[in-house]
Amino acid sequence: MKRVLITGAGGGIGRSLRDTLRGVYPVLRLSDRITLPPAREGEEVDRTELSDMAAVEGMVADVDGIIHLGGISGENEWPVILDGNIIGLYNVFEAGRRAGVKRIVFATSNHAVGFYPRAETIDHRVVPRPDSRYGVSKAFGEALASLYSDKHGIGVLCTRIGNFGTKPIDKRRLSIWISPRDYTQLVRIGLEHPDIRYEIVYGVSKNQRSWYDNSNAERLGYRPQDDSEPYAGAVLAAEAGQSADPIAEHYQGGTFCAAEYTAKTPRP
Ligand code: 15L
Repeated sequence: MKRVLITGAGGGIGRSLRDTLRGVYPVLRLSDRITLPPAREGEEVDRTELSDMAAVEGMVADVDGIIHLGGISGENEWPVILDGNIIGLYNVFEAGRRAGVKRIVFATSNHAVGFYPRAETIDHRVVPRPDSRYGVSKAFGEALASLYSDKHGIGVLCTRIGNFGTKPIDKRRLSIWISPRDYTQLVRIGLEHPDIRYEIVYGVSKNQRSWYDNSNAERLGYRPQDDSEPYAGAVLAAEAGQSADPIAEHYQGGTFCAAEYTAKTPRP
């Protein structure tokens, strides 16, 4: 990997990877729809709207690998999701194919499978159970990635990210948290592992309370360093006595599941 592009480089994960991947590859190209801080040595800065194919073609020119974080990072109205996460995502993969990009690390989400109950441990083989329009867009992204891998030979690592941050922020996140250094490790596996064609892994640290069997990531060499458990006492104490929505509590996707919920009987 000589030139690696990060889309959505202005977001929380993008800003973190900009630092942790600095110097790892000869050139990091950083792109977002918003203005980014100026390029430092070994960096290129770009401003692109992902729904604009001509602009996306310019963004991916001469790139070997892409870390695709761009798009909408939470639930929203359908036209917004459509623009950022369906049309925008298609543009990145299609422009990448035309430009001869070898690898794509795709930031998919736990919300592609958010309607699995918390009582169940799920692995990378489960069928999608999206919990929102946002989750549907991530399942779409995983499917499009599979197509571009099978049909065009692009190596893709789909990282179903739980919740990225320096520490877990609530009880649900104790089960899905990923630290910056663990996500950096996973991204590097996605770009550098020689055998990746199409893989789904969970973007989570080695949390004792995990809802995931992440053996596919381990098979690829992922050795997470962090665990949410040391934060559990403080997180649980802060939430003590708070009433929780039963739908949000039952399913892994939490409030994404409970929002706009109208089913009379919960599906197990
Ligand atoms: C996500 O996919 C979102 O991008 C992030 O903002 C959080 O909501 C996270 O999931 C989560 O489930 O905590």
